[in-house]
Amino acid sequence: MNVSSEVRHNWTIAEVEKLFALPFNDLMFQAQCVHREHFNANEVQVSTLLSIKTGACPEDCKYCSQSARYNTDIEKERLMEVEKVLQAAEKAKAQGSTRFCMGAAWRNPKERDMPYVTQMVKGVKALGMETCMTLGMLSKDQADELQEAGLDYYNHNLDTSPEHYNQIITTRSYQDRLDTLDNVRSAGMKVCSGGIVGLGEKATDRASLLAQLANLSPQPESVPINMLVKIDGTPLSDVADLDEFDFIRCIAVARIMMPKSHVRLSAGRDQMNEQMQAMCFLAGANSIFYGCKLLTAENPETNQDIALFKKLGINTETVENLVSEEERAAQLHTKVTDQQNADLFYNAG
Ligand code: SAM
Ligand code: DTB
Ligand code: SF4
Repeated sequence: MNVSSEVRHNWTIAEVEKLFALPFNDLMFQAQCVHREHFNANEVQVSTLLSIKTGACPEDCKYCSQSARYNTDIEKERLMEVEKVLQAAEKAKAQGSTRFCMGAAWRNPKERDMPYVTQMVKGVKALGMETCMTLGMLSKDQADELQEAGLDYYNHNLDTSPEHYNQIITTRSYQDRLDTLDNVRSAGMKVCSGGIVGLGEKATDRASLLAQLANLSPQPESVPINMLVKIDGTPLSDVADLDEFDFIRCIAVARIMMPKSHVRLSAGRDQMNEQMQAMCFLAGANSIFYGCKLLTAENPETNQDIALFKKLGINTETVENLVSEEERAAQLHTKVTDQQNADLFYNAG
């Protein structure tokens, strides 16, 4: 099976399953070829996450530590003060992060929250970082307001396939998620949307999730692939582990289907060894969350990531080298390793 790296929006589940069924080495080779057509294969974008409002969420997402319905071991916190958020962003910038992603345990932001979150966006932008938020569902007006404040990306995941969805969340529909993505896109922001695997879904659900994401037009600029972090007290705390090769296959298939998107090796890295993460980069992952905490769960320490990047000869994208698709394509064949960038990053930890 020869894959093409054109951007397609008409994937069928059967076609995606054929990609998953390729011999592992063939799949990895195809993914690496597609990756190198569109990206510098030794460059990874790094974002830092901050939970700006933690816990007590009314939704029932069965994987989540922050749902008020489950008895989990997290400290609930009200919406953080703007100044504290900006201090955390400054720290993330000093550590080499180019994007600051602020997450809130909300079903959706309330009108009274909007002045605070828009101030956060403005403040982080003023530091010269890219901004991302994940606040739950957004109305058209809220999406417009965030865009006007300067928000670059909005993260809202489809989470799983439409077929498996009702097993995981009952308090909002798949269509609600698609509507939010539509509002984000119409407002002119970049879309960050992906999902979680290892929820006890079937292989066909993983194919179906990736078909949903790739068939969005335009495709999301950023596609987080999260490995379930099992949280004590949630209904999914003791679901069977997903085979690691199946996870790597998801990254490779996502890379092939969404050739121009950043595919993010997202939650679950703390449970992965260096070799596993290296395989994910080889499969085409080119973005990570950087910093020792995700929202509530652990992430590798920054010095561990720095050491891994050094071993693999990976550089991080700087804001200056975040360029348009066209510029990136033109640069690909001429670009030399950005040693200054590497030094900055390696020395920052
Ligand atoms: N409350 C907002 C929402 O759900 O839209 C934003 C924050 S929510 C925590 C963002 C995403 O994180 C979820 O959609 C899910 O994909 C991911 N996530 C949450 N808990 C996770 C876990 N235990 N393991 C892996 N991914 C998780
Ligand atoms: C995404 O896809 N993964 C991030 C981010 N978007 C907001 C969140 C991961 C959360 C992992 C579990 C936790 O920290 O509670
Ligand atoms: Fe709430 Fe988001 Fe967690 Fe769902 S994933 S329970 S909406 S914080």
